[in-house]
Amino acid sequence: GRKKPWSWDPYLEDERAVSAPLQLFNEFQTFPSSRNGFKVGMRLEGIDPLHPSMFCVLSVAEVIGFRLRLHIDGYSECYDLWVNSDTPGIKPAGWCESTGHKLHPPKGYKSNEFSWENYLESQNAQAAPKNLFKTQSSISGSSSGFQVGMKLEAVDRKNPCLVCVATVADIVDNQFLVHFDNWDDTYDYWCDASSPYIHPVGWCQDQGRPLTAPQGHPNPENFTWEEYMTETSTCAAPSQAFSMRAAHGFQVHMKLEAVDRRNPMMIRVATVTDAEHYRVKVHFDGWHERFDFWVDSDRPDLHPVGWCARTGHPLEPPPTHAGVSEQKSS
Ligand code: MLY
Repeated sequence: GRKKPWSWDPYLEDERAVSAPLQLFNEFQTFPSSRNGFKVGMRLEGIDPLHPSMFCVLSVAEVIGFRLRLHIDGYSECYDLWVNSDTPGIKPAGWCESTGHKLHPPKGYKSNEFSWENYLESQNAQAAPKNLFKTQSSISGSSSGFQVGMKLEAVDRKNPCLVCVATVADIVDNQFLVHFDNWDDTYDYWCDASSPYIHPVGWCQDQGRPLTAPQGHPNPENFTWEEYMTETSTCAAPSQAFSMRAAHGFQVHMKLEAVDRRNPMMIRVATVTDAEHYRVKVHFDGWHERFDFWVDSDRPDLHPVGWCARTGHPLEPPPTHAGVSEQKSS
C-alpha cells in the first residue's frame, strides 16, 4: 500500500524525544506573522553574503513557502542565496539611494550608469513592492549608542580565537556592520548591540587576552588604543552601548527543523547534540555525524518543530526512517 507521509508526532513518540520549546526561538526563527508575497522575477536590493558591506541588485529566482532563493543579477547562480522572506538583509529598489548606500550594479553595468527605472524596463521586470518587506520594529535592541566610525574589539568570526581592532562601518535599523581595520570586507559581519562577539575598547586588556592589531600596524606587539585613536582621530563605542544577550536555552536532545548547509534549499529534521552559551551543535536525524555543525543559536535557519508545515515548505524526514517504512510496506 501507499506510505503514510512522515509526520512529527509519531516520530517524537517513537523516539521518546522532545521538540525545542517555542519560546527558545527568536522572531526570525519562529512561526512568521506575515505571508511571503514575493514572486519570481521581482527585483530588489540586498546584502551579498560573501561581501557583507555590499548591497547588490537581486532577483527572486524561486519561492518556497516562507523562503526565497535570491539571485545576484549578472553573476553566476552559484552565488544564489536562500533567505526567509522577512530577512532584514533585503530592501526595496531605491533603498540604497535614499539611505546613502552604494548599490553594486549587475555585472556589466558601471555604478554611474545604473538606474532602476531603465534597468527594470530593459529586463521587462518589476520591482518587489515595498509592502512585502518587513519593516523594522524600532523597539527590538536598538543600535543607539553605536555610530559609524566608532572603534571596538570584535571576534573575527572566521578565526574565532582572534579578538581584533574593529570599526562600526555601517548601521541599518538596529544592526551594524563590524569591519576589521585594514582588512578586506570578507571578514565583516552584521550584528546588534546584544552580540556576544563584540566588546568595548579595553576589554582584552581587562581580560588579560591578546588583542589583534590592525593589519600592517608598524608595531603590533605594542599596539595601544590611545595612540591609535589619536592617530586616526577616532573614538571608542561607549561601553554602555554593549548589552550582551543571555545564553540561549536550547538543550541537548531537543528536536527542531534546520536548513541543510550543503543544500540550503532543504530543511531537515534535526536534533541539538551539544550546546555552548551562544551556539548549538545541530545533527540531522538519520545522517552521519560528519554532517553535524556548530551554529549560533539565533540563526534564522533554525526553526521550531512544525515550521515547515505552517509555512508550506517541504520537510526532509530522516532517511533511515523512510527506509524502514519502505521495508515494512513491501
Ligand atoms: N591567517 C589568516 C588570518 C586573517 C585574520 C583576519 N582578521 C584579523 C580580520 C589570514 O591571514 O588570512
